[in-house]
This record gives sequence, C-alpha cells and structure tokens, in this order.
Amino acid sequence: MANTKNKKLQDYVNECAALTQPDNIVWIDGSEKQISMLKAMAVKSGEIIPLNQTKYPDCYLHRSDPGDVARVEEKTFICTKKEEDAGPTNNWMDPKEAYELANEIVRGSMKGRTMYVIPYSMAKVGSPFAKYGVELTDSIYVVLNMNIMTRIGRPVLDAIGATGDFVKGLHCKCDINADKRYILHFPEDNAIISINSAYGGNVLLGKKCFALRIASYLGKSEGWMAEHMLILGVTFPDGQKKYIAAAFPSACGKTNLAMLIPPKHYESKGYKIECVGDDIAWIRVGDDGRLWAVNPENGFFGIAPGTNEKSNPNALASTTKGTIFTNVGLNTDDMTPWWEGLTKELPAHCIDWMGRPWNAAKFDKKDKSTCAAHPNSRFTAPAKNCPCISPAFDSDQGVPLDAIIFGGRRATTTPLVYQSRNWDHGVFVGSAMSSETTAAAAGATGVLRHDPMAMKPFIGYHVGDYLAHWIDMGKKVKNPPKIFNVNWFRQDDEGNFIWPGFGDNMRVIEWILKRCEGTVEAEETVIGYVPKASDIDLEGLDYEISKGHKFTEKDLGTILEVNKERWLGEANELEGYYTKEIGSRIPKELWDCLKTLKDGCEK
Ligand code: SAT
Ligand code: MN
Repeated sequence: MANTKNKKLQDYVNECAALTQPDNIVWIDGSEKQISMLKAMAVKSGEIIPLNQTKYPDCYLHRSDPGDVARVEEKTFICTKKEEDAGPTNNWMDPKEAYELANEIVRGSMKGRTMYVIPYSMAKVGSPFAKYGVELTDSIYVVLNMNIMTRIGRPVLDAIGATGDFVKGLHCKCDINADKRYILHFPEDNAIISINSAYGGNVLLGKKCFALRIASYLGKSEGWMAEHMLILGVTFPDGQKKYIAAAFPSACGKTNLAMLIPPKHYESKGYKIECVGDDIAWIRVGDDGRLWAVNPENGFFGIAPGTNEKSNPNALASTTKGTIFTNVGLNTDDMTPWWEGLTKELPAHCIDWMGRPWNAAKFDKKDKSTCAAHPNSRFTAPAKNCPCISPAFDSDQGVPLDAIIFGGRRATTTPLVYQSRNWDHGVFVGSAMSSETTAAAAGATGVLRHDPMAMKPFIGYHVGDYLAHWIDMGKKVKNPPKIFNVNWFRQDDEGNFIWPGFGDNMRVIEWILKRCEGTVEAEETVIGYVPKASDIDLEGLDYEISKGHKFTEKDLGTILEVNKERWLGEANELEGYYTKEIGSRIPKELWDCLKTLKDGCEK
C-alpha cells in the first residue's frame, strides 16, 4: 500500500520506527486479502487458534499472558502539563517524564518484529462525529481486533488526507512485563502510548484510551460528550421509536441491556429493542435542540462468562462468525469455545484459558481457579453480526436521546429505578454513582467505590471540570433527555438477586419511556420520582429469588423503597467524597442538590 502524503503522519511513523527499530513496517489497508494473510500468520505462530470453521466460521481463540487479563488502572496515567488538570481520579505523570520513561522501555523493542500501522476511524468515516487515529503496534492480535472494533484502512487514510489530524497511538508489547506496563495518555498532544500489555482494554487504543479518555478531553473543549454508555432503541407497537443511552461500570451488563429481548407479551404486542451500541456513546447537540448520540465503535468487546441462550441470545449469535475469543475455554471435542454459563452441561474435554487440561470434576463456579474461562474473558464480534443491530447504527447523525440512565451494582439502598427531578439533578445522580468493582479491571472485586457516570477510570481530565461540563451541556439543550437511575443488583439477606434482570429489564424501560411521555404517575421522594409498584408491568414474570420464593409485587415494593436513614448515610458519605476526593471544582448546582437531599432525609 502506498504510504500517506500526510507529513505529520509520515514523520510520526518514522520517528516511532527509529525508536522501536522494527524489521518491517506494514501499512494496514484493511483489505480482505491483507487481513486473511495476517490471520494465517497468527495461526502459524500460535497467536490465534482456529475454531471449528463449520460451527464458527472465521472465528479464533487467543490466550493472553496469564498476568495480562484486564485493564490496569494503577498503571494508567493522564499526562498533562499541570498535575491539577488530571484531577484526583487519575494517576498523573509529567509529559516529559512520561515520554522519557516510555522511550527508555520501548527503545529497540520491535527488533525482529513487524510494526503495523493501523489508520482507524471512531464513528463512521466522513460522518460529522468521526475522529481519526493511527495505532502503531507490534501485535497482529491488535490489528485483527482493531479490524473488528473500528473502521480501519485505506478509507481512513484517505479521510485523514494530506493535512488532516489524527490521534497518535503507539503500542509496544515489549515482553509483557507487568512491572513496566504503562498506559499513558497525552490529551494536550492527542497522543497515547501503551506498553508491556496485550490485553484489549489496554491496547485496542480506539476504545477506552481514545474514545473515552482522549475524546472526553476533546469533548470538553469542543462542546460535546464522550460517555461510557450503551445506546438502545425501543420500537413501540405503533412503530414509534425512542432511544436511550445508559452508563454502567464495566461488567455490569451493558451488552446484555443493549441487546435485550423483551418478555413474550411485550414481543407479541410488537415492542422491539434495537442495539445501537454496547459500551461507548459520543453525544452532540443537534439542530433541533436535542442530544444526538452515535456509537463510535464497529464491534463488541463483550464479556463471555454468563452469556448464554437465555441471558443474551443476540450477543451469542453475534459471536458465531468473524469473532476472536480471548481467554475462554476450548471444548476439544468439537473445537468450540466454552465458558461458565454457556451451557448447563459441562464439556467432557476442555482446555482452560491458560491452555491446561480442564477438570470438570473439580469445577466449582465460586472458585475462579477451577473455571475454564477467565472471569474477564471476552469476545470481539462485528456489530453487523448482531441480529438486533439498529438500522441507525451506521447513520451519520446518530439517534436522538429520550432518556439517559445511570446504574451501578448495589446490593442495598438504591431502588430498582428512579427519575431525577431535572437535568442538573440528573447530573447529581450520575455524580453520586457508586458500584462494586468487577473483573474488568485488575485488583479486588466486589469493593464499593465511587464511579461518577461510570467514567471514573475513563475521564481524561479533572473530574470536577467533567461534572461542570455536564451542567454546561444541559444549558445548551432545549429538550434534554430525562435522566434516570437503575439498580438491577439488589440482594436479599442471603445474597440472592431480588430482581430477575436481563429481558425483564424491559418492564423498567417501559416505565422510563412512559415517564418521558408523561403518561404515568410517580411518587415524589427525597431522591426523585419512584414508580408505584402497580405501574411496573409484572405480567408473565416468572422468577424464583430463592428456592420456593417466587417474585411478587411485594418484592417489587421492597426494591422500590427509599429508606431516608440509609440515604442520609449515603448523602453524608457523598459529601465526604465531594469534599475530600473531588475538591473545589465541583459545580455549585451539585452542592445544591446534595443539600436538598440531606435536608429531605433529615426531615
Ligand atoms: O477492557 S475494556 O476496557 O475494553 C472493557 C471494559 O472494561 O469496559
Ligand atoms: Mn466498558
């Protein structure tokens, strides 16, 4: 492929090649021929293993280094000239120091390897939302995954043209040394450097690094938003369509909600859910004074364990062709991928995610070390495979948002659903999000932590300025979406989930959309508007919370309760977080909401 006429891009490639000293440089044109050749090379080297090509055409399994299986937040840095601009939720490094540190580690690290130059686009090439990036990598696995997750190759290079700008991205596997692993962002230079990892969230630079960290910074200065949100469309029986964006922390069910299949009686009435995106939303103000959203990605990087015919048949169907599985088990009887929860029967012959024979007899789902798949094992699947992909997925303008939903994993306190009083209060609700940590990031799981808008690990600047940006955006939209909070994860005293979740979340979605239309009442409480239990449709719901305990309207009442004492505790804790952790950049509007909440709880 001919190289580019873009001097800045040519200089960047030359400079990185001089530093890392690859044997070859290959420009990715994205052609089928080139991608097939790369797959064949990766199969030959063992980097990917072909799966059963009849049942899973063009699908492969990859096993990462066992110590490189999740995002590494403690090794992720925002490198701004001033430390205060990175804010308290980010690790900070001085840019000069960061470049020096990185250069030292990557110098000569591509000797004997090939450097691939991947031009990629976030959002549809040429659309008003599109932003371009170039990732230089020594990993074929990265090229193949970027080919699924983003739009790559020649059309992107053409769109960048001779003078266009792009986000610079350098990824060097080096020797996957965890001690020297760094994920460095330079928002002031539009640049990313990722070293000593080969795990998705750390190395598919279009995803969290660009589409959230760098893009959130760009959005702040350019007047738009980059959010950790799925986007779904709901078609009503009369053909009307509404769109919702929803923010949940990693591994809290965004992919499942985005592809939800409504309960039977909704389907027979004609309700349908379409998936626009499952992880990231870029949001702009439209000419009509509404917020419009696109999914800048081109595929799904979803969590495999727990995905099955019942929990998410659409995700499962998406993974049956052109998919790369990372760190799942391998059923060697028919060379198909397997993970905990995929089927009730355990495979007779299986190799675990580390490539060791798996012992079904020893399997105990509570003990991760006995599992065939890693809890953060993933599939990288093309969005176009999804049976419910929205026709709006590829639209230039995106979709207009009727509602925004925030949600976390909370065993207690937070009700199934509530509505904020207005935009500013909705921003407050998002700022107050906290959730239990999951396997998507390295470190302990199940620990409650603050995670404003599910963006804690992804805001590329000061969190206080980020919250102020949300408040400002509200001022720019005449018809803002209504903002809600949901919690699918309430537990009883024995730790059982009280709400069935999955497809039954449609019942909550329906209430939310009725609220947007103004066709259902709600109870006003100290935290906002909560449904009357009788207004959530429970028809056909058949769910056992625990042995012999079927879900009834009484249980719904329990998870809709707002306990003032608990909320006062929550408000006091939040005040501590605002004061001690975020500091003076919190907008006044949020302090006002906090005061209203506290006063209400004390009454
Ligand atoms: O690992 S990723 O960042 O790509 C996925 C996630 O954590 O949400
Ligand atoms: Mn995510």
